[in-house]
Amino acid sequence: MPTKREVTASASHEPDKHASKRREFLRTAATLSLVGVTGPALARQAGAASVDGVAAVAETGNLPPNLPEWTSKPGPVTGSQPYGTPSRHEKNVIRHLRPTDKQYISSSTRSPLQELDGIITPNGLFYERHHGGIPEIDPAQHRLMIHGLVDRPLIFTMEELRRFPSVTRIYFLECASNPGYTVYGKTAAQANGLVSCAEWTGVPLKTVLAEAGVQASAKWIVAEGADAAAMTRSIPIEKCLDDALLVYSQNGERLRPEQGYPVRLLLPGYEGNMSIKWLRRLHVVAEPAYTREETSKYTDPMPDGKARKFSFYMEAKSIITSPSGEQRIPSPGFCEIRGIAWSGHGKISRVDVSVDNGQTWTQADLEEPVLSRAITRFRMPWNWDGKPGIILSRATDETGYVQPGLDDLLAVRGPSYVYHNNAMTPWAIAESGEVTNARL
Ligand SMILES: Nc1nc2c(c(=O)[nH]1)N[C@H]1C(S)=C(S)[C@@H](COP(=O)(O)O)O[C@H]1N2
Ligand SMILES: [Mo]
Repeated sequence: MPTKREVTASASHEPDKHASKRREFLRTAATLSLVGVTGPALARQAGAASVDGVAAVAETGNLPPNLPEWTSKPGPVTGSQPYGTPSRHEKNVIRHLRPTDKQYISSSTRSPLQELDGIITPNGLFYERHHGGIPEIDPAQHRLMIHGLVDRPLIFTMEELRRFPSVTRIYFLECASNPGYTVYGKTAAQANGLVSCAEWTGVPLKTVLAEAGVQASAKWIVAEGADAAAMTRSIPIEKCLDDALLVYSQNGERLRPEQGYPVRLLLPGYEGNMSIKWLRRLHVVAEPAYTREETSKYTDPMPDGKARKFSFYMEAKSIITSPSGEQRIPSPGFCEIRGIAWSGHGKISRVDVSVDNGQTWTQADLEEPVLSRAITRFRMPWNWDGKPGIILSRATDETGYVQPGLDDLLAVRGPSYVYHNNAMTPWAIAESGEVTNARL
């Protein structure tokens, strides 16, 4: 009896005129390899393959021992899609627009965390947050100016900016209102999808600042966007001279318009709001500007009536993405728990997972690479006993900070809190295997 490998090797040397004979041979081999696969199991596979309401019956014909139809004729010619898009079978893997968000010019969309693998968010699925719509910027007419407490005020074209030596770094970006404190979010995307992670390319801000010559009295830089919101935030000079980037590319290609084309600020680990998109102006100053977005918005009112002034760094957080809301564990038995963790303060040092609503915890495996201020993947093998329960994950970062539960967070911050909710996300598992947000 030939092994599968031998079949493949001999078939590849056969001339085309023997194709039908070869098919027959493969059919026999395929039938043999199916020993042990039961009828119902096959039927289930056929059903699972059904997409777009295309009859499962037709697709059954594509299953072993038959040759699938896509093998019997060539597909569209190479180059028929100059800019590639995902398979039509993945058309539901899209950014989520909350029904409550609607398509206002000030709105957001969420990254489908539960559908993604690895640590890089594809550009088309990176979360969005715009306060004044997405400007249509002609890069030839865009300028970045630096002025204020500098020796040489400068205005750069995009071409000039790209002449500086560049760096490429992987960092997450998270909105300060991810997820907010409203009880909403059936899926991981809906609950916590205002976070994404990308490989960013650009010029270190400190390089450009050295060109302008920052004066000793400079303590802050006020960054302003070219969008209709003219989003403006004050950034401490220490951060500007540390790892701040003027980014023009994301995941190898130029920024998408919604991510700040042609140039944005990227402040690793800081709340997303401060990474000004469509960046047009950097005003070097001695005092923060106290703009709307750093006073009435993005500040945290505390129970004593005072508000925390600036938050800057996003604290450690994690979320289980599989199994997660609106997914279903097919049957009791092996079920790997997978998820993502990140911290604005550096590397994730550990993630613990509980399958009994926080009574006991098991340390999960962290998947390489574990990068500073980037999304880190964790996984934990688990045997689901088929009983209802609640699963959750808890991140610890390299500073020793441990992700809190929502009750602990609210006990400190009080009920009028809006931003910087890094609480754990509990998923409830029903006896049927259905997973739902335990807080809903
Ligand atoms: N110019 C400008 N920059 C901006 C914003 C904006 O509306 N305008 N939104 C901010 C907010 S609140 C966040 S969370 C991030 C979102 O970046 P993204 O849309 O690339 O995910 O951009 C920030 N930078
Ligand atoms: Mo944000």
